[in-house]
Amino acid sequence: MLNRRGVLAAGGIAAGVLGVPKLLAPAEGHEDSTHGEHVFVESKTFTGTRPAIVPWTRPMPVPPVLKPLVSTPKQEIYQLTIENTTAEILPGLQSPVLGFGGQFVGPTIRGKTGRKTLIMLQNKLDEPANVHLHGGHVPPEHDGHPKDLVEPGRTRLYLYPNTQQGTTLWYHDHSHGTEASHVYLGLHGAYVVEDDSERGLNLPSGAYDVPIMLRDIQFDDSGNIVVFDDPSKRTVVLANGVPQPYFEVAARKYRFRLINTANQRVFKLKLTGDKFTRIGSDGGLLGASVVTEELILSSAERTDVVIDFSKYPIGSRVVLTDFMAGEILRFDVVRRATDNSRVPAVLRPLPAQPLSTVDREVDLAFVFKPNERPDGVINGKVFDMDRVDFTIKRGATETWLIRSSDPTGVKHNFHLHLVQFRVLERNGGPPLPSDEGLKDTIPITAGETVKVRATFTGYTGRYVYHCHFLEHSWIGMMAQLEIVP
Ligand SMILES: [Cu+2]
Repeated sequence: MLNRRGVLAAGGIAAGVLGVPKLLAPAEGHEDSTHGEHVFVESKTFTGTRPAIVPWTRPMPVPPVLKPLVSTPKQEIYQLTIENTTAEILPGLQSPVLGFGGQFVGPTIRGKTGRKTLIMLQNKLDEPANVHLHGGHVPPEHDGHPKDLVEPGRTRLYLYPNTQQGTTLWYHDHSHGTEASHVYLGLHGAYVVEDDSERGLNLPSGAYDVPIMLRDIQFDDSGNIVVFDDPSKRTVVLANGVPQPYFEVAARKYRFRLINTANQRVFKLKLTGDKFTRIGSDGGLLGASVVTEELILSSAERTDVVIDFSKYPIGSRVVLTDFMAGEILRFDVVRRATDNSRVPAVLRPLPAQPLSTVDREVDLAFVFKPNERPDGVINGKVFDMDRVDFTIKRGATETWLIRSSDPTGVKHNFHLHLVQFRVLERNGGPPLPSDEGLKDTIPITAGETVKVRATFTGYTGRYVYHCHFLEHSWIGMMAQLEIVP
């Protein structure tokens, strides 16, 4: 079973003397010529032949919504565990995984703008873990800082004020040094901020508002989960924990909240014979809906889309595809349903941005050393949780030039805690369509520069920013800011 020793054993990383270890290159088709070391979870459970995945034979689960212990108009209190559990990912095999609430993927938490969410998180593992609300505007002591760990057997209270507008967030482990293995093995779940002020838009809701968490995973020939090897071998793509599932839909509009929970992967998604209507980004609704054929979704990014199945006869099938993985999810139109929802062209104005008073540069890269594991660095420095890299005045608006000067050509994936930013420029030109709206995570290709602007409202204290390819942040590609009065 997975224990501390197992996780640590799996934490070996191959040092590429001549180039990038494969573990560090995201699963996106870009590969170098060096070889990664094959590292497996310590004890293999399965010795037979890996069961074949037969597409479209299992339904896509909709993660259950976590029920509060206490619910008042001002706050809701939840209990949540982190525990060792099993999940049937490959047919007929119960794979050892980690799960919030013992589930793979974790239960969906539905917060509400203006009402607090309190979570009593109990760590039932035999090693430290924690939780970070990705994209959440939360006090520093509740942000799941890598140093703030929940020791084995202990319970810790997390407070999420939900002072931000409605959006799709997710929660995941952020423990120092074990985040990559913990998230890969299952510590991820959707967190939806509902917002009464958006009710008038009449977007699809209730059973027609469905989070879909997409990620990849690698199995060996016997069906054991391979924790750290080569991301290009993470060829099995899961939608809410199941490979190539079908999802039965009514012939009407649905809102899907797409969340990339993969450790390091960029999805490029399309629909067979149809288009997406994109309505939301990381931090909330877009100013206006956008009809698009392709969605680019890097690790930890979210995008909300509406798909209208009303034009299809019963029995129709619409497939979600990825440029690398191929067919990953099939929507089966199985019944008619009334539909009073709409997709307005104009959604919600993006908040105005004050003038920027500070310029900074953030450079993501690897540093190679002979015969050793490479370091991930930001502005030349490996993460040190006792060092403050940027001191920021509370309320300041700052412009950051994010760059990847990485000589290896490996893509990175910048994530800023606490606040949402806006992408102003990419390589001196306009942002990509996928950069639009309120953002907390953006992919960045080697050689690129991306200019972003953020206003640091709310709290004082220390937060991290890092590469959200978790095998990169894990080896140091993370830094710390402190917001001061
Ligand atoms: Cu990176």
